[in-house]
Amino acid sequence: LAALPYIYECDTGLNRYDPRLALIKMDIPITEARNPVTTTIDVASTDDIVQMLHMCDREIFNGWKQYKGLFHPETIATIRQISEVAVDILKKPDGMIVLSGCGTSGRIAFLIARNFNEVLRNSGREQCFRYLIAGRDKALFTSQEAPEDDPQCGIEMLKEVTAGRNRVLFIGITCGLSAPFVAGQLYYCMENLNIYTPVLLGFNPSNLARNIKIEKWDKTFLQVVRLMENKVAENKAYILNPIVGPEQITGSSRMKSGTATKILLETIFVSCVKAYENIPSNIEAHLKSYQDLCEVVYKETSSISKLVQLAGNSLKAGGTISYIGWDSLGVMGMIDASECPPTYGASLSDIRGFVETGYKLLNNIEGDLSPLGKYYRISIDEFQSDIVPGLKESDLVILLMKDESCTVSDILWKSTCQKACISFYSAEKEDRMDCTVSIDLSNLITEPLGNQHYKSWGQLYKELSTKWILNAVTTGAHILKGKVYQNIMVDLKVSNNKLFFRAVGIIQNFSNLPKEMCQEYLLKSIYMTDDLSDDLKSLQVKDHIVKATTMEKVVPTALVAAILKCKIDDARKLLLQHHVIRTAISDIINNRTV
Ligand code: F1P
Repeated sequence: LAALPYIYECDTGLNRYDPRLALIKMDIPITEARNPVTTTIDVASTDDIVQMLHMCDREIFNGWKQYKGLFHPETIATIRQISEVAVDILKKPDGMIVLSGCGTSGRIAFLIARNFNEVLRNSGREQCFRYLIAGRDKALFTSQEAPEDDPQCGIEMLKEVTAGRNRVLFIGITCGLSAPFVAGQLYYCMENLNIYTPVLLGFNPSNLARNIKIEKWDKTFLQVVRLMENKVAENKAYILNPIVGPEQITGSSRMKSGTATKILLETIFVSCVKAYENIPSNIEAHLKSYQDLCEVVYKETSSISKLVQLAGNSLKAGGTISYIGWDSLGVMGMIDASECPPTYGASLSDIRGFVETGYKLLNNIEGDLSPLGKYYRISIDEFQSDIVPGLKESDLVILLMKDESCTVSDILWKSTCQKACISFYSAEKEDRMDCTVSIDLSNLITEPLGNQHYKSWGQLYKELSTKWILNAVTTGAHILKGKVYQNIMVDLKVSNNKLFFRAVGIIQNFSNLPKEMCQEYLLKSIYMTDDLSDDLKSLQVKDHIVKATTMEKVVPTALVAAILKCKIDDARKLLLQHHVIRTAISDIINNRTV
C-alpha cells in the first residue's frame, strides 16, 4: 500500500506521483488533492475518525502550506472590500445581492440569503438577498448535478432574477473554481459591469482553476478567472480564494470548503449589516470566533464519536438516519442529508432531513415542493405521519434542538428506534436519548454583534456547530459502512463533468494505467460492454453523465476491471461477492485477484 500514489491524477492532467516527494504536488487543485491526515481514515476507530476530521478542520483557520489563508491580510482586505460594495447595494432602492452556486455551494447560498433576508426583514428593510442554485429548488434536497455543467443555464437564471435591477453584487461560489454554471454567470457580469460587481468565491489558487473545455461554450473556467483578474486590478471584480487545505474525503467539498463558504459569507454580511447601522466591525475578530467555535465543538469528540458509531450501526444494519431540526438547524440537517447520495452513492431514504414547519420555514423561491413526491415531504408533521410509524430498532433519529422549546410528540419516544440529539442549552441530559451531543456556546467569545435585530446571530454559530457534527456523522457512518477506501470515496456518482474526471483520476491512481485507458474502462462500465463502439466513444462527456447518473457502482466496476484487466461483467460479479466496497477494493489491490 505504501507504494500507492499519494495523489491521483486529476483532470488538469499534469500531476504525476513522484515517490521522492510523497507530497501533494503544486499543480493539482487543492480541493481535489488527498489530505495526508486522513489516508488511514477508512480503518480508524470512531474516535480517531473524529480527531482526523478535527485536525483537517483546523487547517481552515491555520492555513495550508505556503498559501494565502483565511487570516491573510489580503483575504481580510478582500472581505472588507466586498462588504463595502454590499453596504452600497443595501443603500440603493433597486440594489440586489445574488449568491449563486451548485450543489453544496448553492445550498449554502440559499441558507445565507435566507438568514440575511430575515435580518433585513426584522429591521424593516427590503429583503434584497437572492440565491441561485443549479437545478433550482429541487436541488436544495436532491442533487441535480447536470445543470452545473451548463453556463448558459446559469446566465439565464441570473438574468431572470436580476431583471429590472440596476445595481447587483453577484457572488459566484464554486469551491473547486470549476463549475460552468458559475463561470457563465461571472462572464455575463463582466460583460455588464455597469450593473454587476462579480465576486468569485472558491478555495483554489487562481492558476489551478479548471482548464478543461466547457461543453457548449468557448471558454474554460481558468480563462474566465484570467479575465476576472484584469477586472480585479480595476476594482470592478473580486476574487476571494483563501486556501483551506484538501478535504478530509478527497474532493468532498461539502466539508471544509462548505464550512469556509459559510464563514466567509457570514463575515462579509455581518460586517455589512453592522456598517450599515454605523457599528464598527472587526473582521479578524469575527473570523477568530469561528476558529474558537471549532475547538468548542470538537471538545465534544467523545460524544460525537458515539453518535458516529450509532449512525454507522444504523447504515450497516440497513437502517435509516433522520434529522429533525428546529429553525435553520433543520436546514443544516436537510443540507447534510442531500449530499449523501452524490457523495456516497446513498439512497434517498438512507439519510433524510426534516425541518420544523417545512417550506413555510424555508422560505424558498418555489415554495411547497411536496407534490413532487415523498422525498420532498420535509416537515416534522410529515416525518411523524410518514416515517415514525415504520421506524425500526436499526433506525436512528437525531434531533437538532436550538433551545428548550423544541419538542417532539410522544409517538417518537414510544418507538424502538435509536434516538440522539444535538443541543445548545444546558438542560439536563435527556435520559430518553441513546446519545446526546451538548455544545456549550456560553464561553465563546464573539464580537459584539450590534443591536437587537441581531439577536439571531447566535444562530449562525449553532448552524456551523451542527454542520460540523452532521458532516462527521454522515462521513463517519459511510466510512464505517465501508464506502471509503483510504481517503477516497470510490463509489461516487458520476453525475457531472467534474465527477467524471475525478472518477478517471481514481481509476488511474489505483491501476497506474494511462489516462486514456482509464477513461475507456469508465465508459465500458457505464455502457456495460467490453467493446466500445466508435459511436459510443464519439459521444460527449455530458452524454456519458446522463447514462451514468442512474447507475450503481459504475466507478468500482471500472476500477476492478482496470486493476485486474478483466471483463466488465467479471468485475461486476467480483464486486457482487463483496458487501463492502472498501474490502473488495483493498483485497483486489493487495492480491490483484479475489
Ligand atoms: C459543486 C458540487 C459539490 C458536490 C459535488 C459536485 O462543487 O455540486 O457541491 O458536492 O462535488 O459539485 P463546486 O462548484 O462548489 O466546486
